[in-house]
Amino acid sequence: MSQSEFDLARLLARLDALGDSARDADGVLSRLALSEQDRAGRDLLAGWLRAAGLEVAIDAIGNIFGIWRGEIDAAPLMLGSHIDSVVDAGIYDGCYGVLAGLGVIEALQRNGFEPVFPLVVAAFTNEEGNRYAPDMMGSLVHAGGLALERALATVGSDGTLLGDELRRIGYAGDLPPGAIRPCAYLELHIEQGPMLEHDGIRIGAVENLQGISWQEITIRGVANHAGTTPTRLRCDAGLAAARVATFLRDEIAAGSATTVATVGKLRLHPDVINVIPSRAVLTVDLRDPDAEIFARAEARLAEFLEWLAARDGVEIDCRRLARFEPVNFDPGLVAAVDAAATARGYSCRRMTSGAGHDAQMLARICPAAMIFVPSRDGISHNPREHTAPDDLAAGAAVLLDVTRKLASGSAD
Ligand code: HGY
Ligand code: MN
Ligand code: MN
Repeated sequence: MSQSEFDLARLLARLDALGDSARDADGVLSRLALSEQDRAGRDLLAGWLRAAGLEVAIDAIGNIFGIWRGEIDAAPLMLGSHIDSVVDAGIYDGCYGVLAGLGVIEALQRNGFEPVFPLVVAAFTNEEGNRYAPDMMGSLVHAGGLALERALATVGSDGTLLGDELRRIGYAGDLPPGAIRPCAYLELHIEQGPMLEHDGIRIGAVENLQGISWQEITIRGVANHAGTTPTRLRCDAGLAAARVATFLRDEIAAGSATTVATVGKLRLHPDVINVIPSRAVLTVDLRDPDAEIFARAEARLAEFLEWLAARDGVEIDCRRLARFEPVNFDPGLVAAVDAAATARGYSCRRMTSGAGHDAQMLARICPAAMIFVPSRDGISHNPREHTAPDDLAAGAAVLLDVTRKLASGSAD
C-alpha cells in the first residue's frame, strides 16, 4: 500500500489550522488546558471528527473520542494523543498524533475498510499539566489513576478551578471516565528529542517511558536591605533556590548517564533589585527510566533540601505535583510497530521516551505502544519544533498499517 493512501496534505493543513487557532496577536501559540484557545481547538477537532462521520463522545473530564463503530460492539482499538500545549509551543506535539489518528480512519474509510471492532481516535484533556497538575491528567482519570472529583477540584496555577473551566468552555461531558475501555492503544508522536535525527533513523518503536517526578518547592528566608545586610547575616531564599538548581545539575544529573533534572519555574518575592528575597517558589522536574535510580535521585534531593535548610537558615516545604513510575509498553505491539516500519523499508530503532505521554496511562488498562518520528534539531516545547512532511507521512503510514492489521482482527 503506498504511503499516498494517507492524505498528507490534509494533515499538514489541519496541523496549521489547529496551530493558528491558538496563536495570539504576536503569533505565539499557547493552548493551555481548558483555556479559550483549548475551546477553539476542541471545536475545530470535533468538527473534523463529525465531518468524517464519527460519533463524538465527551467524557466528564473533557476527553474527546471520535468513534467509528465496527461489525461487532467490542472493545475498540484506540489511537490518540492530546491537543493542549505548553506556553509558546510548536504545532506538532500531541496534535500530530490526534490528527494522524483521524487521518488513518479517513484513509481506511476511503479504501472501503470495514473494521471488525470499533476504531476510536482520542484527544485527552490536559496532557501538559502547565495550568493544572499533574500532567497526563485526562488519560490518568480515564485509566482510573485519579478520581474524577479530585481532578475537577484541582486549583490551577492561575487560581481557577478545573471543573469550573471545563464547564465554562462547554466540555464537561456526560460519558463516565474510562467508559471506553480499549483493547489496545497506539500513540503516534514526535520524538521531541535528538536521537532519531542524530542516528538517521526514520521511525522509533518506543519500548518504555521514563519515571517523572514533579515537585513545587517553597523556600522561606528573611527580606532585608541589599546594601546594609552583611553576607553572614543573610537568610537569602533566592540564593538557596539557586543552590537547588546547581545541585540538580552538578550532582544529580552530572552523576548519571540517564537522569535529567529541570528547574522550570522560579519566582522570587518581593522580586525587586534591592531586597534580599524572603521567598522563592520553584519547580523541580526529575526523570529517569530506571525505577531505582529514579527513586534514589528523589531521595538525594530530599536529603539535600534538609541540609540546605540548616546551612542557609531557611525553611523549605515541598508539594508533590506529579509522580509516575517508569512504564514498559506492550512488547507485541512494539514488535508490530517495528515490523510495519521495516515492511515499508523505513529504518527503525527501539527506544525510550524521555517525555511523558498519554500512552503511559493507557498502558495501565490495555496493551499500549508509541510510534516516534524525528524532531528537527531535537527541539520541542518550542515554536521551532518541526518534523519534515516526509517523516510525518512515514509515521502516519506505520500507524495506518498497524491499525489496519489490528482492526481487521488478524493475529499475525
Ligand atoms: O512533561 C512531559 O513530558 C509531557 O510533555 N507532558
Ligand atoms: Mn505530547
Ligand atoms: Mn508536550
